[in-house]
Amino acid sequence: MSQVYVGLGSNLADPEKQLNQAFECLAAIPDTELVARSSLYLSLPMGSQEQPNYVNAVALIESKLTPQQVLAHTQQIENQQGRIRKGNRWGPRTLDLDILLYGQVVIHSEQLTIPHYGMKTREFVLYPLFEIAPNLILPSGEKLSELIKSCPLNGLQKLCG
Ligand code: A4P
Ligand code: MG
Repeated sequence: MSQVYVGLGSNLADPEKQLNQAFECLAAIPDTELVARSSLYLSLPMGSQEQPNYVNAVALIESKLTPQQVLAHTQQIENQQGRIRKGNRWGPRTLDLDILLYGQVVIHSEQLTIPHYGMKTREFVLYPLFEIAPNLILPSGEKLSELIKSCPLNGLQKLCG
């Protein structure tokens, strides 16, 4: 079983509902268990400011699947939840699932970059991740607890409930 951290984000069509539904779908992936889920966080949009605020969270799943198989499932979940790709980078979306970490594995292929290329500097990734994995060490040897010290909150707020 590999420990896989998945970043969730949404800023369209009831983002809180989208994330709660996505947690259920992650739990239903074959040969995979949902082990932990962070709180939901409200974040300011990275990219165009002409879009709604985001709701973000992080999940920990344990899976027997390969990284490529996990990606196929997360993309299927995005599509089921009405994800439309219009080609505008960092535009609004009903659901985005990013594979942040797959154990200590490092991948640089056309299809997959793991650890996720943006995770080390994004408050909406690091803070939810820290909530469920405070002692995490990245494949690079960097401690999450150190990375978070140089990452401003940028208005990130934990949502209640
Ligand atoms: N891909 C490569 N590595 C990975 C990985 N580790 N996990 C490839 C998932 N996918 C990975 O993804 C494009 C391609 O990336 C996939 O086909 C896959 O093979 P996509 O989901 O279609 O495109 P995208 O998400 O729009 O692009 P990108 O550059 O990955 O955007 P990000 O980094 O996901 O950022 N603001 C706030 N506040 N909160 C957010 O969550 N998210 C984004 C999108 C912008 N602004 C945001 C947020
Ligand atoms: Mg993405």
